[in-house]
Amino acid sequence: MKIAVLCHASAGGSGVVATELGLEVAAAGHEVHFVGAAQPFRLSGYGGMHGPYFHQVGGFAYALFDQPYPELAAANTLTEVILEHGVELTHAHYAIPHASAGLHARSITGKTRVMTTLHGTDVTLVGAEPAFRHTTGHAIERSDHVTAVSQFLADQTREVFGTEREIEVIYNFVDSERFTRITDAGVRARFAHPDEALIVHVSNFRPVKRVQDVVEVFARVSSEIPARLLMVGDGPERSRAFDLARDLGVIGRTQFLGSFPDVQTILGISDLFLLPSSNESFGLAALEAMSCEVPVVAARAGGVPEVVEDGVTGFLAPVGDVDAMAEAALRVLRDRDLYLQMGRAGRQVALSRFHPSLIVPQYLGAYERTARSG
Ligand code: GMT
Repeated sequence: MKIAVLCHASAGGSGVVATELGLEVAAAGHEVHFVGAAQPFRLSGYGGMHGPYFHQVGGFAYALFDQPYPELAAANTLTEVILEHGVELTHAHYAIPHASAGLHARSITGKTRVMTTLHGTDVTLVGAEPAFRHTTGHAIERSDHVTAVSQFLADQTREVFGTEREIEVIYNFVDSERFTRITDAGVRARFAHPDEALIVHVSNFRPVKRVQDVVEVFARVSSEIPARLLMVGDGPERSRAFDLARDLGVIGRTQFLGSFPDVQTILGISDLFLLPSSNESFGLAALEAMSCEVPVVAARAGGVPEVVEDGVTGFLAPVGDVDAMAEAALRVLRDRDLYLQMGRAGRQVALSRFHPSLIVPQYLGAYERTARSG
């Protein structure tokens, strides 16, 4: 099959899933063409004679236009790719702008089917905004097939957009060979003393991630036991989190690593992952932590309970309840048996429910059905 993939290139979960899926699909012998404003960050180093290929979306700035038109530009490049390479299926990650661009290219070319994967932000945050409500709803309704990364997101989409359409749930996956425990004490020693608990948070520091809660929880934990916090990623709330760490007197034990590409190494040496988001359709970073045998303390938000099992692979607390999260974190970090048991359970869940060998065939099946549905 010849497949075009539209996704965001930046270091967000949807771009990660789109890229890793595209690589798996290419490895299975299909021809994969990524189309985007920039090369997805986990795609670098891949690609050769047999792909996957990357096609950069063109841009055009003109004084009359007060905004760029990413959807039109993406539709244009996609149209070229469809016509030149005979693409049968477009996989759009995000309803807007990508599914919209896919539908546009479909109507220009009269070719290709459009399968859309919803990741969350497109539905729960941006897409539900009045400014995009109709275009997002239309993209979902008119796609040839729609998938969502959790049951929560599928239900939420039907509710927000009042649609009855079928939305297949295909969970995200994690490469359990790359995301695995690192036992080399030398690697860990670069970030923490042997007697310190190493707590980690990974996100794009948007308001929905509640990164200040991470700092609040850490301040409570580190007032009880020796601990260190690694903040991985970057975004609009970074400086507020930094200021709070300084105000709470934990800045000396907190390291802001910025957009650190080697996430698997950090997770592989960590003891606890914090995810206090107010909304999270899935929580890919939590799954990556679980694959590395790291217990997760998270807010009970969105699709997180479909990934993190309360009391088994970590603990869940109400959104904003930093006292409960700190208590849960201390419970895990003070009890070595519980810590090891939860870590092993997390790894087991990653292997038995979210391994690429289970999830990629679901996507391939959906591709085949969607391509044939024309
Ligand atoms: O969480 C983000 O801000 C990034 C965002 C994205 O679109 O890349 O993540 C969304 O998609 C991920 C992959 O499916 C999910 O694991 C995240 O839970 C989801 N984020 C939200 O729902 C806020």
